Parts: sequence; C-alpha cells; structure tokens
Amino acid sequence: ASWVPPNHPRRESLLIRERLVDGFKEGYVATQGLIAHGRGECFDYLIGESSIPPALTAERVAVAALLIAKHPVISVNGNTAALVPRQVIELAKLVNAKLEVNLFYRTREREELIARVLRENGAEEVLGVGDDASCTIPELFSERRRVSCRGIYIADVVLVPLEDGDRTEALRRMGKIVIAIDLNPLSRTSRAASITIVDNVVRAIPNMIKFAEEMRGMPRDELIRIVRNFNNEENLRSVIMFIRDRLSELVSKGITLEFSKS
Ligand code: PTJ
Repeated sequence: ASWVPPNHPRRESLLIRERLVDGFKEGYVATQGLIAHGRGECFDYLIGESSIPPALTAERVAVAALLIAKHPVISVNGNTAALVPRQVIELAKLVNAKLEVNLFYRTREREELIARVLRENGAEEVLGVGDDASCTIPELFSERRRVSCRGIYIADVVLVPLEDGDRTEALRRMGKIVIAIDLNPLSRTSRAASITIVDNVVRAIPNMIKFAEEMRGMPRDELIRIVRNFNNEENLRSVIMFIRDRLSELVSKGITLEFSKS
C-alpha cells in the first residue's frame, strides 16, 4: 500500500481496500468479496463513515448476548479475515467465543488459508476447516450449510459479519440468536438477524472489544435485561431515519466543496 499518498483525503478508505486486495492476491478473499466491499462502502457514505448511535446500541446489546451465551461462536469469512483478523480473535477471547471459518464460496484452500491467517494472528483453535465441518444446517443449500458440530451447529449465539441472508434465516429457524454486521440496513441479512449492527466491520469489532472489556464484570441479570430490552425492528428504523435526516441536513447545508485560490 506504499503508493497511497500520506495526505490523500481518502487514505483510510484506500488502505482498507488494499487489505482486501492483498487478501485476494493471497487467495483467501473471494473475488465476490471485492464486490461486496464496494457495496458496503456505498452504504458507509450514507451513514457518514462513523459508528452511528443505533449501531453503538446494537454493538452493546450484541456483546451482552455473547457474554450470556452458553456456546457463542464468531463466524469468519474472507473479508473479515482480511479486515479484522487480530480484532476478531481478541473479541472471541473476551467473550469466550469459538472461532469458526464458514464460507459462502467454500473451497478447501480458502478455508485453510483463513485458518492460517487466524492462527498467525494468535488464534489457538479454529473450527470449521475440512472434515470438522461435518454437521449441516437444515434447509440451506449453499456451501455455508456445512458447519462444525462443535461450533455453529450447537451455538446459541452466532456473530456473522458480512453474511448472506439465506443462512441468517436458516440459523434463526434453528432457534439461534444471530448477530449480523452489515452496512446495508435493507439487506435480507439485516432484516432477518436478531441483532443487526449497521456499521463497518472495521469499526464494529473494535467497538465491541471496548464494550466487552467494560461489560465483562456486569451481573448476568443486568446483561439479560439489556438483551431483553432491545428491539431490532425499532433499531433498524432508527438507522434508516438517521440516514434520512443526514441526507436532509446535507441538502439544506450544501453539498459541493469550496475552493479558494492560494
Ligand atoms: O468469504 P466468503 O466466501 O464467505 O464470501 C464473503 C462474501 C462477503 C463475498 C459473501 O458473504 C457475500 O456475497 O456477501 P453479500 O451477499 O455480498 O453481502 C455482504 C454484505 O456485507 C453487503 O450487504 C455489504 O453491504 C456488507 N458489507 C460489505 N463490506 C462491509 C459490509 N458490512 C460491514 N462492513 C464492511 N466492511
């Protein structure tokens, strides 16, 4: 990423793209993962590329749900491994969750490469690779149906960053609490999840780490109360109203940039 100018106004965004391109060249980010990222970037513009209040609420509730879970699992795909490898491991440790590789475009090679990336970043155990993924999610036909019998299959709470809607629905039908991280508030995943975090995964996971550090010592009753009081429909409405209000404000304030000759 040495070509990215240090003072480029969109430096952060360009560097994030480079991480995905590197992961793609190394063979573990799916080609389609690059397209998915572009879609995410578009929605990130609409929310102002920051963690908006309803996202912070959902992140806090998600951490509470992970902390009270019996078998919490964090599902990792190519994009997540490229963008937040260290951070998903740190979060998993803080909430005592297992890490499982689970791919939409599944190949043995990508599975193993992602497990390697996670191990290189400090993960001790990575589920879902090869024969470990021998249980199946009912009614699901993508390659994502194959899951670890010690992981997603028995999980009560699953965190799925950048997911496809199909599996979210299938996991809900199995009675699991599904936490999605998806910049698109209108995606099927966002609408089917139990707790939807409309935020960029590069901000969401670090925020969740901070919440987990704060909330680890909380009484269980308090955590249960936080989860019970949450309403995903209401929270998604707040996200959409936030976008609407932000766009209205932009329109009234003016959109074009000013330039003065020096
Ligand atoms: O690694 P694999 O094989 O499991 O494949 C991963 C992708 C992401 C290619 C696969 O799951 C897929 O095709 O996903 P979709 O259906 O394109 O959905 C991805 C969703 O993630 C879209 O709604 C995007 O808006 C959103 N998204 C993209 N980048 C980010 C994001 N959400 C949060 N943070 C991002 N950085």
